[in-house]
Amino acid sequence: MTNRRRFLEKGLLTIPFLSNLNVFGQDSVKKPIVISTWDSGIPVNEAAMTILKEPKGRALDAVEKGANQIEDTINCCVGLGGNPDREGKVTLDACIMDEKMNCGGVAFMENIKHPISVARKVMEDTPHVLLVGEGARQFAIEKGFKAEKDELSDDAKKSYENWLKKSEYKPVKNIELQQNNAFEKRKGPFAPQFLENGDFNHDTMALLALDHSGNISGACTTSGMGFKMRGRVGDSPIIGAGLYVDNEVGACTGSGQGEEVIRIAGAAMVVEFMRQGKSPEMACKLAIERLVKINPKKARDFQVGFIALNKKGQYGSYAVNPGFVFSVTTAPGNGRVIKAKSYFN
Ligand code: SD4
Repeated sequence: MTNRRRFLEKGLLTIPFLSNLNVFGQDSVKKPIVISTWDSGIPVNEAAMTILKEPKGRALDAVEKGANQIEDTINCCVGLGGNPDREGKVTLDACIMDEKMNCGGVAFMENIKHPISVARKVMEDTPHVLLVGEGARQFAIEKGFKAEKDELSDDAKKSYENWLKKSEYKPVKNIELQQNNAFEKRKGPFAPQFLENGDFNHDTMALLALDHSGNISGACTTSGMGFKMRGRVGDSPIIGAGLYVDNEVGACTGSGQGEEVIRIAGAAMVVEFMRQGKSPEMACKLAIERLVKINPKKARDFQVGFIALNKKGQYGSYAVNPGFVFSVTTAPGNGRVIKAKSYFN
């Protein structure tokens, strides 16, 4: 037998073996899976997994439960414990989207602990998609949510007092967090990320889940950029900007400077790139490149990170600047944190 023939026969035998092993990662659908922004996504994913691990567990319930987990965390960067606006008030934004293109959101809402669950009620119990401010709060109370006291968490108070010294609106991008080695300085494995001077680093928890039935849903919840103007709303409650789900293709969400994300309809753009056949990471990268192209100089000074998940359970992420991380969980207890690649190094 010639060497060439032997090589060909060996090659033919090897190909099915390789594809069974799913070496190219394209063949089988990996589900269930949940991915979320930041390393604080690990306990969030774990909460979502309590639903996803059940054969009939629904992705929509999973993302709501995950978001509730962090909204419940006192002194965290998300929810009522989060950072206030310039007037010292915490205002919350959130949205949710299911596998049937149903969606709901709340923005500029005060005193309600679980904005993601109010967003779900907007989706399920009203003809609308987005309720804001006092209207959102009233709706929440009508639906049985409790109005919480108007007070800052200890960390937020510290952060606000520190901010008042200069009163400058200067969002801190998370690359500075790494420079301060704050990852190492955090109190516990899942403690929120604070800069040395007491400032919060990020404010948003966004997650995407694919359930056993192959359905995708997403949720995004935030107290928004710290020290924003009163009434300011970012990308996080805006369907198509902060979150988008198309069950035929996949889903995207993210974290970072909301104004920049709204400008390019970020999450919807990433999903459209996946529809064109791009991998989740490549789709995120192309959207980030679009965002940087608008103003390359300015882009060095802000952070945006997208995460995306497709119907096959493949996931990916890309950010403008280094420092963005995301969490991936496919079974209870196996969550891991992955560093996103970035446009600038
Ligand atoms: C906003 N996208 O309000 C949010 C903020 C954020 O980590 O993601 N911070 O613009």
